[in-house]
Amino acid sequence: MADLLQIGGVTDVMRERLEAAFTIHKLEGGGYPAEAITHVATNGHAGVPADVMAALPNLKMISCYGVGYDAIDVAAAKARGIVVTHTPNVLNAEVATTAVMLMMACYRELLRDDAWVRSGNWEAKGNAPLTRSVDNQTVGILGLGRIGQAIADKLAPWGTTIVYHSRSPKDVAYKYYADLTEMARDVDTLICITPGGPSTNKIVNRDVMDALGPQGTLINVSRGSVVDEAAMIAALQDGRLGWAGLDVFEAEPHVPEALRKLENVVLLPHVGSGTVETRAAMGALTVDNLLQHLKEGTVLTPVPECADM
Ligand code: A2R
Repeated sequence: MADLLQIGGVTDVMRERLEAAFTIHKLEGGGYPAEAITHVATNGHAGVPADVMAALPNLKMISCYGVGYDAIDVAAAKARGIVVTHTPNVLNAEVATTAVMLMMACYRELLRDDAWVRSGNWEAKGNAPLTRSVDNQTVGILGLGRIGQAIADKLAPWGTTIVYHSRSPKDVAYKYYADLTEMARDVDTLICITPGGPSTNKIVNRDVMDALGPQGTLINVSRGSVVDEAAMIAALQDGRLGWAGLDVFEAEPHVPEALRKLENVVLLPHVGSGTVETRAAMGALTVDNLLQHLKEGTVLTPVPECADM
């Protein structure tokens, strides 16, 4: 049996399948046989700490549960011949649903109106104030990749005009903006769904949020690092930015109190892909990659940087 290091949790189904092929060691608590470890199972949040990777001389493969892998130093892994896999596609529809749900919750003031009923305001004060329609909006997608396209597809029935920004234009009919601030100026809602990491760090900055404006809505289902959180809180407090629907934060699970106090935000605890069905599919692919690598030395879904390995 090969030796696998488990970082973070695995589901019972994953553990059962893994136990048939691997001796499982947990990072937690230490005491694992570093020299024997050939495979790592981790998730997008925990990644693989640099000192852990460095301490595993015979590591051959890292399987990441999640599509985002910014917590793994892929260049360092690749330089050592370690292949890294992730779980693209199986979560596209779910993360897209989360983005659309956040957008709708902001527009239709779902939390405020739910509280209106629970608090007795309806009886005491009468009808709740009107909200904004989600129909016929212009939505800018920051990162029109697999998930971004799924978001565009889910918004189509609402008569949405989709535009997008990424580093290079894609082969799609939507209008492309080479400049993010310019796009923010032209849209009602900006939805962030790029990878995290240095190239997207705080690219949604004060200028972008000011361009989005007092009637604008910011949705983030990518990584907390993509948005300048302090600038966003200030913009929401000042009314320079209208609303924000957020599934991700800079220092999860810490969410600044100033943000938690705002009424023009909807906050989720990073559950973009967090349904029973989608997490099962992600778990299955995470294990499929490990088992195929063990048996055949190949993988199903390498991260793009490892596609040529
Ligand atoms: O920039 P391009 O042309 O490579 O397009 C990609 C875009 N993107 C960026 N856009 C603007 N500035 C950047 N620095 C930048 N880096 C990447 O993000 C592409 O359109 C999109 C990513 O699409 P996919 O690789 O298909 O990723 P997927 O599966 O949609 O997932 C996106 C992210 C994950 O990495 C997680 O962090 C998160 O969703 O859950």
